[in-house]
Amino acid sequence: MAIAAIGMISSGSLYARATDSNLAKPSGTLILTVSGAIAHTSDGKSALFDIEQLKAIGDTHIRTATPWTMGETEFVGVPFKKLFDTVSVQGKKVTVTALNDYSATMNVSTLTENNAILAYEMDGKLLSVRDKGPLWVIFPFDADTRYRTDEYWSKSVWQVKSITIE
Ligand SMILES: Nc1nc2c(c(=O)[nH]1)N[C@H]1C(S)=C(S)[C@@H](COP(=O)(O)O)O[C@H]1N2
Ligand SMILES: [Mo]
Repeated sequence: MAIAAIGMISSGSLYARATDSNLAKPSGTLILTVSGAIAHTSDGKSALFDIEQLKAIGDTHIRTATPWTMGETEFVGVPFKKLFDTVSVQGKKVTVTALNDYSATMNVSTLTENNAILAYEMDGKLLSVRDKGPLWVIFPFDADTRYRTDEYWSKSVWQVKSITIE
């Protein structure tokens, strides 16, 4: 019995914390994988999302200019605060990784306290990979000059495919 229990622990999550598989598995195309120090997963290891699941978490609009778009753009996406509540984030650092393996690591609070969103829509259309989709980290750039700096631009990862918490 004791040996079986040890086996279960070592083959389970890398993180020695309680996880449960209470999130539904995506029925559509997988667009986001969240893993690492999270308590809620789809399969005991990662939280997996299709677009409908992301939309169901809740959406927020940010109307702003960016260095990569013309004029003002209306972005719609999931607030990181809600996404991180959904997966029950257990860590302080987050790494956001793109399809081209560009990644940015920052404090969880950088995203949650600055009202950043993981955008899936731009000017009423789902972001395509050629438009920096399927997912793009957007800060409210126009709301404060401190967001219009390389520090925040470098955290504005586009073509996001995965997020890891540690
Ligand atoms: N997927 C992805 N997102 C990214 C990058 C990247 O190379 N790939 N570069 C980041 C950095 S370091 C900055 S400063 C800006 C760069 O935007 P630019 O290439 O238009 O100057 O986007 C950020 N987001
Ligand atoms: Mo950068």
